[in-house]
Amino acid sequence: MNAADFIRSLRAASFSPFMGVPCSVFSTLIHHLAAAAETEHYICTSEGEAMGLAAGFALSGRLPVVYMQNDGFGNAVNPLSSLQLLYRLPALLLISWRGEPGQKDAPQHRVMGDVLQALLEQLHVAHLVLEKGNAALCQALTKAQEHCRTAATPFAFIIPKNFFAPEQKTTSPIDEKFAPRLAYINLLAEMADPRDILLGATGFSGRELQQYTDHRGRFYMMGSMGCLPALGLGLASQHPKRTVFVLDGDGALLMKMGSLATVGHYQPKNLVHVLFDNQAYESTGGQPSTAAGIDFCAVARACGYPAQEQVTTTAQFKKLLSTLAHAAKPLFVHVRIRKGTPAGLPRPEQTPEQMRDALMTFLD
Ligand SMILES: Cc1ncc(C[n+]2csc(CCOP(=O)(O)OP(=O)(O)O)c2C)c(N)n1
Repeated sequence: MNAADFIRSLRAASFSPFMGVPCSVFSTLIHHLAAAAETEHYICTSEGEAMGLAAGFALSGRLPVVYMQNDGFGNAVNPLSSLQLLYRLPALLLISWRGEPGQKDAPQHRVMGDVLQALLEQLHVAHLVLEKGNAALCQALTKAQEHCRTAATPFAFIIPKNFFAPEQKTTSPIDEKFAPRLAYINLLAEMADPRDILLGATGFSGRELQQYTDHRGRFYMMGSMGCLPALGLGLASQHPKRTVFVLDGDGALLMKMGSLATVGHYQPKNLVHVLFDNQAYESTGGQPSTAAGIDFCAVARACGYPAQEQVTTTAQFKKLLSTLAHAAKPLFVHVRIRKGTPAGLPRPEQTPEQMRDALMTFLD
């Protein structure tokens, strides 16, 4: 299905504005939303936040559209149940179907892929699996309009992988000023103590850490977007003699920025929080995040991190790592990186259970 036609059809059926958190299934859709000046479009930091935003539009008589990955549907359930369904506020939900039974996909999508339809049924959210083609879309939109008008609650389209026709990618210019993430990850894997713990987030930091380094204390948290600083805090509290490095992404940190307050409050003296900031959701297609302009070091400082460092070159990072033993902690390191990951970056061969066992054996 052509993404531009899809948007036109939704708008013609009075569904707008658009808001959500990216999923690669929606990369051409989001590209068109961002490019079309006449389309109102909001990139949100979490799917729950997008539901709140949608409620504001619905209260103003609009029929908002919220797109999300089915992984993010978990984040949306709270406002869905206690805002949209409680106050009867309509919306059109576009939920990608990662982990669809019978289709090959990354392991983190398995559970949600299996239960998505049952969950929607349990919540009494009317839904359908959207088929390709204008006729199917037209019928689906008529159903959704009717439902929003009569029941005044959200209607969900489940969107399978490859629903939108791929398009020639317009590559945004690489910001040559900054080094790529992998240069920093390699330096860290080389210079970290062999006893240290290196944690990679969902997105490319985890994948690069897992695929391109062989530090024995590495762990790739492949789903649970935004939960890595909390996971790191738990590990840091149990392993005070090891330094725990949390390798975060800007999209992931924005999703649960409250974790800065939690880490700042509990003051783990062995935690280093490294933010790889490319100002984008790179692993879902490079959509811009809302990180541009945020002074993350100032936020970390305000949340109680006693030390923060701004890094824009690998030389600065190397120097920082060589003096790390003397740095106050928890330490926040804001690393501005360029977009880009090695072509053909594979998915890990290890299962999540094998990754867990490897870390637990290392920590034993
Ligand atoms: C709750 C949730 N919403 C959305 C996604 C889809 N998703 C996976 S990775 C990613 C982008 C992460 O961005 P960032 O943290 O900046 O890392 P980068 O991709 O740039 O490496 C998104 C949106 C997800 N996995 N979970």
